[in-house]
Amino acid sequence: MELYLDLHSQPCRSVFLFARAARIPFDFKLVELSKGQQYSEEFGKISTARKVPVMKDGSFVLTESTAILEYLVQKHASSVADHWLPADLQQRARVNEYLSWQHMNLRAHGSKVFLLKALFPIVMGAEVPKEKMAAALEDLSQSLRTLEETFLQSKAFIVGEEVSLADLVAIVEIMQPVGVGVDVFDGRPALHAWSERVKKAIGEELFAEGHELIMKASGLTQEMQNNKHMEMLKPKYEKFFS
Ligand SMILES: N[C@@H](CCC(=O)N[C@@H](CS)C(=O)NCC(=O)O)C(=O)O
Repeated sequence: MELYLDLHSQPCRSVFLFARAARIPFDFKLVELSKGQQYSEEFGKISTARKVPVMKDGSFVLTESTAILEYLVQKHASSVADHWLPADLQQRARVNEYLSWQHMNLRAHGSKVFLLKALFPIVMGAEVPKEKMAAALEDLSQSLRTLEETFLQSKAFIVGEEVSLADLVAIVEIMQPVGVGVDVFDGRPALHAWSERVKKAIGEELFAEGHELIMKASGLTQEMQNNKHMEMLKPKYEKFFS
């Protein structure tokens, strides 16, 4: 099985961390987004969506991190611990409830803060306007509040006593703004305690390995500055930032 990944990307980290934590063997195929490798002819043959992560299992190609995660759980059902995606109807529904919610909420809001901090100055040639950053941080705060108050409540993990794909997908998104210096845990001790439990459940060393690149996100900003595809990417980001 091949996984096409760039660990700067949150959905790539969820797939990478899960495969490694569950000891599912794979070939790591690096697609460096900051170098525009998603636009290469070679990668275009794998995925016309030109986004990572992508999984290739024999001739079967799958995009979308949450679909890849579920595929891996089901393919390796005999060895993957049940808590990642419980067989119990209602517990599995809780995982899927979170996975459905996160795309337009924690993922969208955490990514926006990250992109404003890491890319806005390069793309727009100016500092991020204060009110734009304040609005993005407020949206992120709202998502973090929902994660705490609606999904976690007083439980150890989103589904209950054990870690699941929902916690994994949540933590990788949270680490995106952390990578550009936003202290999302400030004033949120319960969320911080949860994040420590998730790191432990994944394995602290593995977690650090998966997040090494994003914790050096300033290097990414520099690489993007030298990206020969920047002119092509500019209109896309300008639209996103406007
Ligand atoms: N919903 C997709 C998101 C995939 C995605 O947006 N990947 C980004 C990196 S986080 C990407 O490859 N972007 C490249 C581009 O847009 O050029 C998933 O969960 O896998």
